[in-house]
Formats: sequence, structure tokens, C-alpha cells
Amino acid sequence: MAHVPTWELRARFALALAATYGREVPAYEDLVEVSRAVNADVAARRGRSAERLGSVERVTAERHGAIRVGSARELGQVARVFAAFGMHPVGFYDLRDASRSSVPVVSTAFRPVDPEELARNPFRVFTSVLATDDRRFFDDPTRERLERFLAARRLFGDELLDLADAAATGGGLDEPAAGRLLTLAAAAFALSGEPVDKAWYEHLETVSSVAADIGGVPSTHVNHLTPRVLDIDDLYARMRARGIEMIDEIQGPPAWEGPDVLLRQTSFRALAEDRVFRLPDGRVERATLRVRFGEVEQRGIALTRRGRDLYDAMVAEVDARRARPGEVRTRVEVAREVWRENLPATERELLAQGLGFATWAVGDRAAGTADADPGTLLRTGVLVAEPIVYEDFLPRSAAGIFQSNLTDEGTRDDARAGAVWDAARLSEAIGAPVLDPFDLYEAQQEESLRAVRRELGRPLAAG
Ligand code: OOG
Ligand code: NI
Repeated sequence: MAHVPTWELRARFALALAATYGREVPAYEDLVEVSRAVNADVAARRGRSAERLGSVERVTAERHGAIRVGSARELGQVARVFAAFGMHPVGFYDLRDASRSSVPVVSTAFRPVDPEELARNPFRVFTSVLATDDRRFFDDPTRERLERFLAARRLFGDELLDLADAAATGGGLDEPAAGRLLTLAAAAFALSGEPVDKAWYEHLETVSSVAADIGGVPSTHVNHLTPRVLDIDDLYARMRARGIEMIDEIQGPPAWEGPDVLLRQTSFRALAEDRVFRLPDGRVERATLRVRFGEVEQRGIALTRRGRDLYDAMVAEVDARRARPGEVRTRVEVAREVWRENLPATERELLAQGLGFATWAVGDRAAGTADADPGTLLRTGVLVAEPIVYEDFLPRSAAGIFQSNLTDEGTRDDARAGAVWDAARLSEAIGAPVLDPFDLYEAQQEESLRAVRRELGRPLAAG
């Protein structure tokens, strides 16, 4: 019997979700088509340099999904499903405070962590859980009813969870069990046709449409599936030219002539979808909901802790400049100015200054003395460095993506005490540690530097 290894299960899982989601949200297929065209054009225009942050094949096949669950129990179960596909929780994102409006969730991303696994298939899923215990959003009666509702539903059946555990333990699964796992896993994230309790849904909507989307319906579903492009500005323009209404701007770093860092994302509102509602008198009616959307992203270089501190300071500086009286420029225009003033204009300088992560190798030994720190050796050409692509998310962009797609602001009472959620509490709910993305990039970089030291036969000076 054919054994299907973890990476292949993951690749097939991504395809199965795309097939389901594409049937449900036809605009997704348009987005994928435009993304492919953009990537092919960039590859033709820029050749090998287009592949600096991933091969065109990887980038064109690359997707991230987003799902939302209601409780620690559901999060623990979905983590077992993702573990079957070699996807582990990385990063803690608190979107409650990153948003002005009511987004009562905390999140992590399930993704491969090994560079080799990422190269084979980097599928990742941004996963949010509702903070039902946060009194700024939920009063006691709502919280009690919400928790009862969530405790009574079952998102993932025993057969799925057992197969998932077997796949995680066995590093894959034999056919036909592998096929069965994929069918059940994709079905668990399909939109359900089961009627939605209208009064309950609408009550939750007064708190937050995100809360209604999670706790007002009997199952979970893929909220969006995001392709990766090599030129998001081009993608944005082409989608607009097709008459698709995009959100006002591209989130994250601005377009500029220097190196791309971290993550740029943009989205469009999906069309209203038909759903079935049950009314208080028991009758059933059809109505529409707009909760899902299309999103696209461009990935840049992973920043070191120091690089990230600089990034956060630049973002704060953009806010400060925009708050000045008489300032009329857009966020992106101001950001470009701040980027030019603060960020090295070349990839090599970004890496040499230790702001971005890279894998290092020996370049031209004769190019200079070998007695220096890696940054100096990179500048002289003794060492070369390949940037490491950012595999994670940005809380502010994520909050912006949530917000730009809300039907209304919802309500929150900041006078009440919020609930404490952190990576440790999320790890406990998941039953596995939420990994720190910086540690993962650093381990990869360190391994390459160890090899460089071995090859040069001596330690490198401190950077
Ligand atoms: C997740 C929103 C965040 C991203 O790419 O930052 C996100 C959601 O809407 O459930 O997907
Ligand atoms: Ni997303």
C-alpha cells in the first residue's frame, strides 16, 4: 500500500481546501488566475532575481488559509488535524488590542517549521480563537450562552481526529486511509448548509460580526485562501481594472525601491453568500451574509529582532507624522518617506547590518581579510547571503484585514477588564508549544554560520 508522506498530505490538503473554497467563492478563481499571470510576468521580466525569496513554482502554488474557532477545546482539536499535515503553531497574535473595532480573538499560524518542509509545500493556516472570557466584549449572559452553544457543537468527528493522530505519529499515512483523512479534513472546513439561528446570530453581531461568524453558526469554514504574488502593486491594479472593489490600500510596508521586508497584503470583499436562517417561530428563510473575502500577499525578508524593532518604530513614526496638523498624504506615502530615511536601500546592507535573516555561505575568500564580522565579510564579498523569506503574519495587518471586512464596528466596553491571553495560555489550549518565529529563523541562520566557520576554519568576529 502506498505510503503518503506528511508533506504530500499537506500539499493535497491545500488543494482539497482550494477546490472546496473555489466552488463556494467563485471570485477566488479569478484571483488565482490574476495572481498566476502576475507571477509569470514578473518571472519573465526579472528572471532569476525574481526567485530570490522562493522559486516561482513555490510562490505560485503557495497559499495561506484563515479559519476561526470558538473555544480552547476546538483549538486543541484543529491543532491535531493540522499536525497530521506537519503544520505546527507558530507565533502569538493578539488582535483584540490591534483593532479599534470589536475583534475579540487571539491567533496563531499553523505551518511547517523545517526549511525543507517549507520548500516542499509551505501551506499555512492563520487560526483565530474567540476570547469568550473577555468582558470588554461579552457580558455574562452572552458569555454563558456562547460557551454552552460552543460546547454542544462538534467541528471535528472522531474518525477524522483518529486518522489525524495516526498520520502525525506515523509521519504520513497509507492509502486508502490518507484519502479518507483528506476527504474528512476538507469537509470539516466546508460551508455548512445547516440553518443558522437568526436571533442568536444577530445578537452576537451587535457585539462583533467576527463573534457571530464564529459562535453564531453550527460549524467552521475557511474564511479566505490567499495566493502569494511577486508584485502586489501590479495585482492590485489588475484586480481594479477588472472592476473588483479592493480595500483602500495595501497593508504593511509601502512599495519602495529598497528591499521588501516582512509581508504586504491586500483584500477585496467577497460577494454576499446565500445562507439559510431559522426564525424564532421555526420558519426558515434565505438571506445573504458577507463574511468571507479574497486576500492576496507578497512576502519579503524575515527581520531579526533588531530589524523588527526598527520596523515597529517606523510604523509608529508613520502614525506620528500622519497625526500632524495639515498632513494630507496617505499612509503609504508617509511610510515611503519614513522607509527611505531609516531602512538600508539594498538587501546586502540590510543583511550586513543584521536587520534581516539570511543563510550565509563562503563567497570569494580572496576578496578581503577573513578577520572580521559577517557584515563586513558580506560587504567585501568574502561571504554571500541569501535572504530568508518571512513565513509569518503581522498583527496590525491582520487586524486591518479583519476590520476592513466587518459590516459594522460592533461594541466593546474598555472600562471592563480584558482577559489575559498569551502564548503560554494558547499553548496550553493547543496542547503543544506555540513556537517563536524569531527562534526558528535564527536557528536556520545559525546553522549556516556554523558551516561558514567550519569552512573558513575559524570563529567569526562578533557582528
Ligand atoms: C484572519 C485575518 C488575518 C492575515 O492574513 O493576516 C489574516 C481572519 O479573517 O480570520 O488572514
Ligand atoms: Ni489572511
